[in-house]
Amino acid sequence: MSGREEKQPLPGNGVIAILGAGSLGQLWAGYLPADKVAFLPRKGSDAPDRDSLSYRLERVDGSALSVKIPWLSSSIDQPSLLLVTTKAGDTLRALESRLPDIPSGTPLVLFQNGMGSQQAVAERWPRRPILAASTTEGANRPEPGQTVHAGRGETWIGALTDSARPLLDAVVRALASSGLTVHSEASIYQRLWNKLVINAGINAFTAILNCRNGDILNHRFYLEHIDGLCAEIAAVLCAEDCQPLAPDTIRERIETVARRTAQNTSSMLGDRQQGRTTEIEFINGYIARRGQDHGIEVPVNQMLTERVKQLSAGAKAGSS
Ligand code: KPL
Repeated sequence: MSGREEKQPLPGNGVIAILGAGSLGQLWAGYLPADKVAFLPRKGSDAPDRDSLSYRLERVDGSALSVKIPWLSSSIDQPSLLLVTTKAGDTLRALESRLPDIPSGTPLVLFQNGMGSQQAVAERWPRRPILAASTTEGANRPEPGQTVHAGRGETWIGALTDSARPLLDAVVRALASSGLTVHSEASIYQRLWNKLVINAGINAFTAILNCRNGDILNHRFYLEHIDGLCAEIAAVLCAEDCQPLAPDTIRERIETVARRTAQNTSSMLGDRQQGRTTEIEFINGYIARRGQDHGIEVPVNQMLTERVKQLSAGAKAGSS
């Protein structure tokens, strides 16, 4: 496609629909213009029995607001944009059941952590306009009905399929109407890899050690494995079509973020604590699979993946 291809406006009725009413979905819904946003219910068991979802959103500056977001009924016209904020492991299944109701021209923005689920969606629907987001906005839900915007970040959006490219600017403008910081990104896979590297060095350690991000840094288990992990990631990056990084640079990046977010409970530890399936298969599990495809040994990524899966399986067995 030439760089001079015409930019297109968003289709539809101006409504931004959100599939996935977890903390990230609720964060975006709370910041987007109230009359232009709605949640799209998942089909099946968790379909809502009310016509709206209400919660309290605590902003980074300490102010709080009451948010009430309607659930979109399938009879409503075409939304202009669909934000997909489901967990990585649920995304393909959630879209399989919902996309038949969504017109083929509606752009989808995928907000999943890690990597692998974005490619799976783009490969499954190559003709739809599909984009991916990489965000450093921090949000959590300490209890039902309360969503906390824990840290202000930035969001980068890039096209995954050809038909999404002319829509990129319009998608960025629509999301920037939230007041959150949004940029367009020409190399979205590189951006996703940069974040994956950080998550690969923090999330599994916090889940295994049951500690906050900053506390991993002096832990023996972390110190025993971090250099091996960084060497594996560096080797996989070299084999992938992305910017190579030295193992020391990778460790420095991981530790800078671990120090900056020292008091955070990582998303993976949060999942573990709440008994949810973790995204390990899309973080260290994804790096392990890419390594194996390239014939690179990845024992530390495999060990971290297995350990987190065992913890989750143990917790499920214990609670049944
Ligand atoms: O993105 C994160 C996560 O928890 O998933 C980090 C960077 C580790 C911050 O908590």
